[in-house]
Amino acid sequence: MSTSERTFIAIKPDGVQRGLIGPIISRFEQRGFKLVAIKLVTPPRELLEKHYADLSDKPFFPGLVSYMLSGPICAMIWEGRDVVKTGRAILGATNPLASAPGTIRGDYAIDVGRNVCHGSDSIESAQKEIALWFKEEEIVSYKHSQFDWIYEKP
Ligand code: IDP
Ligand code: MG
Repeated sequence: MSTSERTFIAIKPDGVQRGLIGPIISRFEQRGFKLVAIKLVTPPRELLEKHYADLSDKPFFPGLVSYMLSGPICAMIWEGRDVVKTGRAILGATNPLASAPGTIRGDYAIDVGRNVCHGSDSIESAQKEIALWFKEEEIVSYKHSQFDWIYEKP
């Protein structure tokens, strides 16, 4: 478990349109994670089909891709200790009706097909998703900062 673990978090079109960029970013910031990349994007269909390739056989796949194409997405990379697993806990269960209150989906959603946010489900998928959504030069490093980061060093 390294302090430089990274995860891919995205605010889906419904989350962006509902004004939830700020509240979602706040939860990750306040928990202590470090934002290392962020952009608003309207990705091509092919990127979304790759992103959700594991679900291509599911009956909801076409609807999922159209939903993800319905507006800008806020794509982010967050870094910190155990951020993949903890990020999923901050998001809540896939079906918002099963998400605990206090989680993002548990506080802001009721439909599985409009569940506001995405988070990588493993370190391996995080690496794949980060490479799919970001170029290396879009990711910042805090290492050369004049000041130490306030959290523990790796
Ligand atoms: P996750 O987003 O929690 O990782 P996945 O099983 O990877 O959940 O599914 C990806 C996305 O597909 C979900 O976040 C949700 O938007 C959508 N999805 C999953 N299951 C259903 C369903 O049964 N109906 C409609 N959309 C679904
Ligand atoms: Mg998933």
